[in-house]
Amino acid sequence: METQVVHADKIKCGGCAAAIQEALSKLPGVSGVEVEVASGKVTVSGEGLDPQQIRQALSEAGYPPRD
Ligand SMILES: [Cu+2]
Repeated sequence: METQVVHADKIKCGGCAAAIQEALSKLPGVSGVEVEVASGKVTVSGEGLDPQQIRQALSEAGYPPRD
């Protein structure tokens, strides 16, 4: 199991967290997505994760990564 951590602005509530979880859990290799609303921290776990793909999916969902 590996993890990728990304921070995104604009995460304001549980609805944002749910949208992010839905968008990222569709990506290949992803088995878990944790979102901390207060800090904007998104932790993706799984196997063979593609950081670029994760960042792009976040952007497309409306939450561009800030780091
Ligand atoms: Cu929200």
